[in-house]
Amino acid sequence: MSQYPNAAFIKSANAPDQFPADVGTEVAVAGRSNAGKSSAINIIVNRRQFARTSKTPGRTQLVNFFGLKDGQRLVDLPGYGFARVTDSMRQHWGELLSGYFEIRQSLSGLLLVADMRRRLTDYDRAMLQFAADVQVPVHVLLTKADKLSRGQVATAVLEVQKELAGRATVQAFSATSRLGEEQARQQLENFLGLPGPA
Ligand SMILES: Nc1nc2c(ncn2[C@@H]2O[C@H](COP(=O)(O)OP(=O)(O)O)[C@@H](O)[C@H]2O)c(=O)[nH]1
Ligand SMILES: [Mg+2]
Repeated sequence: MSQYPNAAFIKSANAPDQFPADVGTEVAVAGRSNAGKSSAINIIVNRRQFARTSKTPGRTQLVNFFGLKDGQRLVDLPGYGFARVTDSMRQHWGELLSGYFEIRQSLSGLLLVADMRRRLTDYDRAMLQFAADVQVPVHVLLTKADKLSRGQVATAVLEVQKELAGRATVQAFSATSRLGEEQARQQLENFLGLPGPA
């Protein structure tokens, strides 16, 4: 059963003035397009097709807000990194993302989803910087672990931990095998229990 039986979509926003009221706490989930962000959200919330998975990378360029419990939200941030994107789309994306991090007082943590076969990308480094700028803690889900051997998974985790050098925590995850499900949910709960930045 879902730990969040009352979880529900709130709204999609294309600009900060469309964000819902900045009260309570929220955890943002970021990830390069096609990294496996929607799949990870569905596993953590334990609801099939809660956040829609897409075969068409780059379709979801909006900030999607979901209510988990009273005063607690999960925010699906727009992905990035697909080939066919115009300069104006890229600029809009950057402004929407940086605006989100700057404005949101209720933001208490970031879950960063990355395909472990690619390690971290420049997208991920940009997200880490946005979070660091507003002193929001980050937990990295290295996903698609089912695509690699156990040894390769351990190597990927170590390499990313080394790059991060303590700036974020890291775990292996798979939406397919559900590896790391409990740890990811625990981290979400930890973040939701923290106050937003002062
Ligand atoms: N093998 C495997 N495939 C995954 C995993 N997570 C996501 N995918 C697949 O990767 C593609 C992109 O996933 P999606 O969750 O929509 O990525 P998003 O763009 O980051 O939201 C889809 O075809 C998913 O089925 C995983 O843990 N293992
Ligand atoms: Mg998605």
